[in-house]
Amino acid sequence: MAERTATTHRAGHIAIVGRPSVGKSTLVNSLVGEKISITSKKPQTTRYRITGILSEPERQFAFVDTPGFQTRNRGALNDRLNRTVRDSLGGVDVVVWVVDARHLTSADRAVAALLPSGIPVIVAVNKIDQLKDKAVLLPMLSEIALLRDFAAIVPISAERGMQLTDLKDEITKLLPLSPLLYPESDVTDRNERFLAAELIREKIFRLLGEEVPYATTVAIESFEERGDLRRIHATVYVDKANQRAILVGAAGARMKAIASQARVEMERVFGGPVYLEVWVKVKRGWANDETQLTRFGY
Ligand SMILES: Nc1nc2c(ncn2[C@@H]2O[C@H](COP(=O)(O)OP(=O)(O)OP(=O)(O)O)[C@@H](O)[C@H]2O)c(=O)[nH]1
Ligand SMILES: [Mg+2]
Repeated sequence: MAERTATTHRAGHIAIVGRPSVGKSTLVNSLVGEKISITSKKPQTTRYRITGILSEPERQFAFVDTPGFQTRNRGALNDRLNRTVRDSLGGVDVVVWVVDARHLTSADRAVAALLPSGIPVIVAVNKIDQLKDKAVLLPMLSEIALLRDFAAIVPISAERGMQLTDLKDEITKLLPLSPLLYPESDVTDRNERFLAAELIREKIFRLLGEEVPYATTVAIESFEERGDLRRIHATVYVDKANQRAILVGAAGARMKAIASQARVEMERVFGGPVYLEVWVKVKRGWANDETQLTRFGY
């Protein structure tokens, strides 16, 4: 039989965890070969669990991207993000713990302490392209190895796609024999509606300063497909009126730039024209209101 049987084929879920900004989402996108998870220089860009699927002959990886684990900031939204990380660790076959090759911080150690004992953990030491002196890598690897038993420690660059084959091969050794878990053509478990909201959030994270992105969440009010065309109406919620003013910008220029960049990327990802309309509304205290958080899917 030419069909994939459970006798040779391996498949499983791999949780990608780490402190904020180490490159978890960049890694998932790079492994899958598609932009399915948003990224930015700002910590805590990812707020949802998103699965990225990679199907190769003989193996299928379901990479579970997670929010950066936060130890400093409090608040209802952060509690939910940390809960999402903990929940994502349940039921996976392998954990990939991502750290930054330039430094191991107390926040990294806090994540290490959280890693489950019953599931094999691989360390991906990311951003090696940023190391001016490769000699610093060795002491770093030894320091990591002392923390606990790891199945493997693999230096990588998610952004440059360096040593990702090594990482995949180490993961494969730990995956169970299993037929496909997802259709071979799927790249994510999330739908276009979700991705549309995320792409708007990404542009807000990339185009605005320190405060406003964290006071922002995006809801899709309607998503209609007419032939090739997708008509999308989205609302961006902020916490305060002055944040709304910053987001909209003089004569609406900033919001226009955000919407236009988001639309261009949606058209690329969805493979067809997009009509996008975005409204900005103030919803005071949404990030600390359990009912609102649930409504926004957190
Ligand atoms: N130089 C370099 N930069 C990288 C690499 N991987 C990720 N980055 C950058 O690091 C920043 C953070 O990347 P993300 O993928 O958003 O990080 P994350 O861990 O998902 O962050 P959170 O979702 O906020 O927890 C972005 O500016 C990426 O471009 C890498 O291998 N090399
Ligand atoms: Mg992320």
